[in-house]
Amino acid sequence: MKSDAYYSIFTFHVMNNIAHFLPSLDSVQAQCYPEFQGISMDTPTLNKRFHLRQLSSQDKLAMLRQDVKLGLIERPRSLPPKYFYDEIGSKLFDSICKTHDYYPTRTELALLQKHANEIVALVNSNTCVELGAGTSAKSEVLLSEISAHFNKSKFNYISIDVCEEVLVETAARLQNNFENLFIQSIVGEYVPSIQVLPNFDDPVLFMFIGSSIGNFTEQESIDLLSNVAKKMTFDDHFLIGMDRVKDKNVLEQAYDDREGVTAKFNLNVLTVLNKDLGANFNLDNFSHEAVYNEDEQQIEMYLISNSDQQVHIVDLNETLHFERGEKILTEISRKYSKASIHRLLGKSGLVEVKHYEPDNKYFSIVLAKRKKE
Ligand code: AVI
Repeated sequence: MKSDAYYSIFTFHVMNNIAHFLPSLDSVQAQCYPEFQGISMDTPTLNKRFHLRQLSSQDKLAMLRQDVKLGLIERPRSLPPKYFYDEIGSKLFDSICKTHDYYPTRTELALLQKHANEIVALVNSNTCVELGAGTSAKSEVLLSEISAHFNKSKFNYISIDVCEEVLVETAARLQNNFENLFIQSIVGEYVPSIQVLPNFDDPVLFMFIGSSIGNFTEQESIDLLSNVAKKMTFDDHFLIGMDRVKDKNVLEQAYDDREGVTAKFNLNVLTVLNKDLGANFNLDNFSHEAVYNEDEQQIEMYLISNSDQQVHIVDLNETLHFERGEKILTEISRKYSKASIHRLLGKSGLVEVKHYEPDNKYFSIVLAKRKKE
């Protein structure tokens, strides 16, 4: 059952102009706990307008151990891409987004800037839930438009990400920029985080921009989008950024940029294993590779062993034997056509209501609603 506390935080009746009667976040936080079962009790209210919840680090470490056992010990070797995003990895990802060769960020940003006004008017939501919020650089365009749309009255932003440091830093920046913004951040995996969200009474804008949907397998992405769809009412919207199929050279250059930032980002995942599991990967003994698999319509990023070598992982009491040229798959980044976008939405219980794309058709921003049976 939905608690009154949450109702108070997230419900905002513009027409009745009752926003100034809302209790502050810290005055209601204790009552919010029952809504967040599965999320640890480590839920500091950092100030009146920012509240943070996190999965316990114990769970994260157990998950890493299990993923490394499943992915690295078995062949073909692979690692889930979520482990890229420690503090250094998140900063490196930020730098990737600024490189000349990585076109998705600037393309999506330009699309958002061009259409934010129309999107915000169409969805008419004063609550945004963002999956994979990161530094919120792109969503800030929409937040700014929402702030203006609701005449600078209070509005809510629920940011979900695996990297706590980035969420906290970003919240400080956003609060500075929008004095009417209330932020709830959840440090965690997407599906468990979606499941602990309360039911909102007013229309919500769910967002999964940045083309991160492409980093999931087809089945994983259907599961993820379906989970959001189930949480949505028929008045809610879901904004999804998706990278498009295009020339192989453009794609491979984007994932092997000439400044070498993507290579550093890929290799950094080995530092994460060294740090968190006591492994002894030598980063000089591995190389970055990015290839476009045309059959699967996906970029595949690998770390390739430069020599025959052994790596010991203290925490797992395992020694890995790598042959020269042996690969670890560290990420897929799927690319979509309009047809595959519609198929994915359909299988996830969603239906497209608007499709934004640039003239070169490099990227799509799709606005979807929950499909009526
Ligand atoms: C986060 N994600 C959408 C990026 C992508 O394009 O698939 C991750 C990335 N990996 C290398 N460059 C960027």
